[in-house]
Amino acid sequence: MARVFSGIKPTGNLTLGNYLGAMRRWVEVDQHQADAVFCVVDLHALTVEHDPARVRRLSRQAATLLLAAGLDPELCTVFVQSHVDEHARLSYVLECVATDGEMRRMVQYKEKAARERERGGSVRLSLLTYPVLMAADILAYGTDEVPVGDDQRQHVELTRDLAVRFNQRYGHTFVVPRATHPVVAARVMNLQEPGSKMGKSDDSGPGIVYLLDEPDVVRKKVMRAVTDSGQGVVYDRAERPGVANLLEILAACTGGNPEDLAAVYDSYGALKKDTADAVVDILKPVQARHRELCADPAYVEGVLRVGAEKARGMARPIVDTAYRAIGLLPPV
Ligand code: AQP
Repeated sequence: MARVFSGIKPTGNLTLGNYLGAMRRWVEVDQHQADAVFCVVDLHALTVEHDPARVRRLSRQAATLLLAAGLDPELCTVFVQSHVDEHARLSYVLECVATDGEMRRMVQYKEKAARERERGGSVRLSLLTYPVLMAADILAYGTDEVPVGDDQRQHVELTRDLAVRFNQRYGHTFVVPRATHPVVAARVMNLQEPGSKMGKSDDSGPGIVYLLDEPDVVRKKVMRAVTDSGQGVVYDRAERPGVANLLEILAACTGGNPEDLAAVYDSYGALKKDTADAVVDILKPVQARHRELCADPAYVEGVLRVGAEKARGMARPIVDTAYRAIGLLPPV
């Protein structure tokens, strides 16, 4: 059975992009067909200006939402990254095979560093080395497949490069993983700025549908989505990105195909109304289960405790092998 690893960063409230681009596939496919490991990657949330209490709250909320979305601890492993020391241990060793040039070429680093500077802040060193920690997250578990949205493609490529380089220099240690992407909704765009990804740490509230938004808030956001000035409902990502985004969201929620759906509508209003309804419907059971789980925090904590133990058991032998291979003396 293939080992699958993926994670979610507690940098903001989880969005429809996180759900359609990643979580839904973890729930519907990966946990059933693979030996799947899912992680709230809280260490990654410290790479930009952060508030400790907020990170703690969002980490708990992300873990609860993963379970609410349908991850089943009987079928897969769910845990919090900082509860398993192997991630940080392996990250340092991988920093010793990565180069600073590689890090500076990462698109997400360039974008986020620019954003930090615009806000007048300084850029944390951990933002630069973030992709190495992500590589450690993946390689520590002997991962075969990493199901992620399109935005993470470059980081998984880097992970592959580091694994191959390490194996060539120090002997075969790591499985070389590959990224897998959803067919529809690999990249859900911001409803107000359809040229940008719907990201949870963006400031543009009205353009982002959060998983815990009330139905009337979801409807308002979708009905106010920016569309294009062209005539008719046409699926064209390059020329008509706003409408294409709505068609992709509707297709992802209803199991349809954006091109076919475009032919069904002759007005933006009808498309928006059906898209809003489809999003409300898909979020309803997740929100209901989230409310139940919030009333039972001991259950969530128990899942995370057992998950961390299982994760340690998987990661420790691989990280120990990497330590020996690179030349570190075993503890006496
Ligand atoms: N808009 C999106 N469309 C499709 N997939 C998406 N993902 C995130 N946004 C979209 C996928 O969700 C998974 C978890 O993402 P993450 O939390 O680790 O970090 P991210 O990709 O950096 O997501 P955000 O929401 O944009 O966070 P911030 O704003 O903090 O950077 C990943 O598989 C991701 O591809």
